[in-house]
Amino acid sequence: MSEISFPYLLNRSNRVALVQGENTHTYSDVNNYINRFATGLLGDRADLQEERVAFFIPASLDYVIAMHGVWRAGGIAVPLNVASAVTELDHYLTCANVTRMVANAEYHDMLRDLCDSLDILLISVEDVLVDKAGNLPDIAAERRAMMLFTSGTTNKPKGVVSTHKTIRAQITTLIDAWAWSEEDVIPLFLPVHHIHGIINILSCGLWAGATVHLFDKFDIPKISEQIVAGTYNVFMAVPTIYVKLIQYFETIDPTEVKTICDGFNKMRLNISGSAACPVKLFNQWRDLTGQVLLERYGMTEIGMGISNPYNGERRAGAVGHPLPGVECQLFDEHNNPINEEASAGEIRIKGDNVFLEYWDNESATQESFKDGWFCTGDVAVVEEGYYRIMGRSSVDIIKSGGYKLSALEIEGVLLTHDNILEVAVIGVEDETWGEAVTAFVAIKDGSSTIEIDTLKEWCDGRMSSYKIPKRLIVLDALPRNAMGKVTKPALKEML
Ligand code: MCA
Ligand code: AMP
Repeated sequence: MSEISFPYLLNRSNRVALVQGENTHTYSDVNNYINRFATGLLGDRADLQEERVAFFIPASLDYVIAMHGVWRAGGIAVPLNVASAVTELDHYLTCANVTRMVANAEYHDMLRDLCDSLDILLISVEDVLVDKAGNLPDIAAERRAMMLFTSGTTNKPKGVVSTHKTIRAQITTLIDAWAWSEEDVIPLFLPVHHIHGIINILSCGLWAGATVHLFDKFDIPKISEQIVAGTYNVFMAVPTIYVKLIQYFETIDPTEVKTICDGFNKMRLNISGSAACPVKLFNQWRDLTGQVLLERYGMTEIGMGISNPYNGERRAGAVGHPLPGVECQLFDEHNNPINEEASAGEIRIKGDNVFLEYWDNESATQESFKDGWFCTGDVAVVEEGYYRIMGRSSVDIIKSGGYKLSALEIEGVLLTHDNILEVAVIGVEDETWGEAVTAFVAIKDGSSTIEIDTLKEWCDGRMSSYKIPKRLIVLDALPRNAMGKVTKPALKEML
């Protein structure tokens, strides 16, 4: 067993680690808070021994303290989506057997009943900070460190467990591949319950000794102001963010557009990922800013797997080459490796970057690996060494604005609507969101029909807002095949 010395966030004395609004926090301050928080979490224990500590905190100093504090005390960090509906939280907390939940005081009223019902101690960072840091345990790299929830294709989201070794591999690969350094300054406005925000931006930034500017949401005018001021030299986002920036440019004065685009032009790197970047968007961004987007491919279970080169040709519509340390192989439907170019197959991955297990779900873990390869469910071809993602093997996975959504999970909620007899949810191509959640329903006999606006209102509070269908199509009956299964491709064709 190798020990991890926590280079996640070294003490770089007075270098600025985090900026949040008017406040700046040095590496030394942040480390001090983390050690005091970890000591408080431990109380009179020597090691949390993989206790699951959840946190419900947007990107902020408190978030960093909670994440690293749990790690240093030997716990498993379970960052939650602050936009979740209560029923979704119930699932995450129960599934992970969480015992303590760290949340900002403003969320306590909303969370108290749920935490009480699950026997979870609700605390805030200030409650736990002690005056002086004490002894902290040595943690082996193979120990479990983090659990992130991701939509399975077959059921509700599953807890993806990574070890410290996994996380270290995910971070260090990107530090080298994308040339991170102490000089880097990056904005973080993506949610911090997913790899993109947690690993690619926050953890790489802190490991490299760079400065991360924290935003609790994607606030275009505020972020643009800093871009014009030349604050950032690296920018990472999902394709929808680049679309939204271009849409914003259409609403403001052309001279202002030019100053913002000049700000982007001066950066050393703009990255797109989490969903396919259409070639049209790649070209628009290059024409506006002069930046050739670096597109890469990743997944919660593997971190980043494939990336266009930092130096070298970044190809539009392609995700590049496997990253160093990541083994990548395409397989056909008979589990045979595909070695000739231009034949499509499923991407399978091996390497230290791959997660350990789905929490408490041995069968799902076993099903997702074949002969030691993690099966991503994504289909790709290789052309002149460049991987190009062709789609997914499951119609039940939707990617909307970078979020992975399970159609089955949304269908499950919609089926509890009094008027709905049957339902099928699919993702339909959409310029802003990549795919837009679209629900097809048949209404029960004698019930009144439903309009999209009333359905949206009904969904509010029952699911995270980004899962709520953008379109609703009412049919007399859903098309089914001879086996009685709804034929989702037929629904797609209808549109
Ligand atoms: C917001 N809305 C959405 C989405 N986001 N609808 C569909 N899909 C979405 N992704 C809806 C809201 O419900 C609301 O609807 C309206 O849009 C405005 O909401 P607001 O929050 O103001 O929108 P926004 O701030 O413009 O958010 C768009 C966003 C956000 C910034 C693109 O969706 C986002 O942060 N996406 C990134 C997710 C991410 O990081 N994914 C990485 C996971 P209404 O008006 O009706 O209420 S993938 C990953 O980690 C792997 C490893 C990888 O490869 O990176
Ligand atoms: P998640 O489970 O939220 O981590 O989402 C991972 C999924 O996002 C992958 O399995 C892909 O389907 C998709 N994805 C990530 N990056 C890209 C990309 N550059 N192009 C196409 N799909 C992507």
